Amino acid sequence: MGSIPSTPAGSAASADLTTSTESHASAMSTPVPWWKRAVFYQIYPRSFADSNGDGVGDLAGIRAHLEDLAWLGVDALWLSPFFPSPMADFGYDVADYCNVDPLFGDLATFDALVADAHDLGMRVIIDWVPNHTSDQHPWFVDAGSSRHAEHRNWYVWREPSADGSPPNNWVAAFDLTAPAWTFHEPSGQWYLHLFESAQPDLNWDEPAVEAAMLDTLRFWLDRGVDGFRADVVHGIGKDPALPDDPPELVGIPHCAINDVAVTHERLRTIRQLLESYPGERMMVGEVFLMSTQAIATYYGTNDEVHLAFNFPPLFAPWRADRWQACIQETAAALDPRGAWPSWVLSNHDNPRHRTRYDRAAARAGEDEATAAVRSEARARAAAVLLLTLRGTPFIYQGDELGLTDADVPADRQVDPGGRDGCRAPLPWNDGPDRGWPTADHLRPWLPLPPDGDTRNRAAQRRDPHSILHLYRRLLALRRTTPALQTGQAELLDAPDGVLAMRRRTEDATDAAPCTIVVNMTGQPVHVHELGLVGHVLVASDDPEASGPFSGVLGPDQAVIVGG
Ligand code: TEU
Repeated sequence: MGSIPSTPAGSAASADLTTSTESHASAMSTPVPWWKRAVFYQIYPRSFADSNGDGVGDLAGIRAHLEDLAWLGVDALWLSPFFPSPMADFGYDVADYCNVDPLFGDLATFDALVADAHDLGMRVIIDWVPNHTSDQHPWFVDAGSSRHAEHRNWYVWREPSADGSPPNNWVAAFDLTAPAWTFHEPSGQWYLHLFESAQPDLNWDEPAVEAAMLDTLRFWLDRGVDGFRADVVHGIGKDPALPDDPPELVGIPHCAINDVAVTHERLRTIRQLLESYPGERMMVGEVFLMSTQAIATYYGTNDEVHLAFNFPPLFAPWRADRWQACIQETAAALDPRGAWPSWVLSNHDNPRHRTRYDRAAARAGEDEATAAVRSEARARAAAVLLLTLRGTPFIYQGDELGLTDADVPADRQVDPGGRDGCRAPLPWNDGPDRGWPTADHLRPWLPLPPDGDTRNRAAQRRDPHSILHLYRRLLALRRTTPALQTGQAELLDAPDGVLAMRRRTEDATDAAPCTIVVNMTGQPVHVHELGLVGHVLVASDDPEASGPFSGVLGPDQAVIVGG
């Protein structure tokens, strides 16, 4: 694997097929930006690897495992927040945008991590939290000191309603019975927070806020990061009238509703800043809206975010008809804009996809033995799906080990949003502590995930049949197959319960089109009608599978067929 090239990546690579209508000639002459071909890997630093035995992962721990990630074959890393923070929301409450919390290390370690990742050919993007700060951020501390403080207008303050109630009916995330407002006794006004009260929303209508936040981007761009994952980025514009949410939406947190035109203007400014730097710096926006159509608008006309997370597929069940609909809706929403899709099945905010699919099976009354077999098969088939969809995939740390959520007893729950299970520490080895040795009085900040004997990195690294090796094979195939990286995608008619998709480039000489068939049922299915005559390139259940495709899929099996 080579180091990050100084010239834009992809200039010698396959055709840029960002839209289905692009002409062959223009496609050939347009270099493909790296983030369209890349596979991202999300690192949640608290739970990735602990270098100093305090029970919390850190930057040195990440740095020590970069070669493991290069071995896996991912192209880019997204680091969740590591900035100084009181940790009311485990780092999504930032007290200083331009430093590293001592719990995680220091700036020198961060610089070394980025340099090492680049040497190994991996890009690094970091989380940027522009919607809100910590209530301990010096800006908010000053803002709360008086109605006339320099930073007062950097946050959203309102007078109480006539009856003393909050200024509007917006609901905060996490506790849907709680208003998105906290009354600040000393100054007699309410302040807005779409999340915890310890996370006051910034007022982006104040020009000084925008200027200061753009400076935080410059700080990290100057240090060489390749881009940002922008947290709740659709929140940086609010209707200044702060109107009530409509009655039919009451009970939905306002962060999942807020969708205001001025945000697009701000994103265009941010895009221009990114483009003023060399090296194709990018931004993937967390636009936590439940409609792909609405999310698509945040790409603008290729002048806002480069990528936006698309959440409806994350919440889609393991059903072929629902996945077909997600794929069609994504193409319908994004293609006309020339926007490039992204795909994510799991992250630090939601039960892991394996856990979600397992829970659905339990609800459907599947018996335990069947469920256990299906669970592993589905996790493997989901890997094939994620890494062959048209767009940029995001793997969440631990998905490559087939992890399920940890069972977190009540006395160890720490997250205000109830999201501890998916944030459990990553099991590294066979030892009793799974690579999380701590001093006697300490223990990892969360319990480890279940089935650690088999679902740990060392055990799976030794076993060519493991899901870890499946991920590695898929990543290697993707990297050498232009059809999978940048090609068109066409859904094929397939038997009920089967998702079938053909990927090919528009280059007539493309020697490697692929067809992906995913059986999302617990029964074997014949797919002879697809007429697939090529060889098996990867099968989700068998590292040795090769030779002509038989035309039969096992239960929850996914196969990539050449041709
Ligand atoms: O998430 C935004 C968000 O809307 C989700 O947290 C969602 O409300 C929640 O998962 C429902 O369970 C981002 C971060 O990813 C998350 O970790 C932070 O807590 C949040 O922003 C606030 O910064």
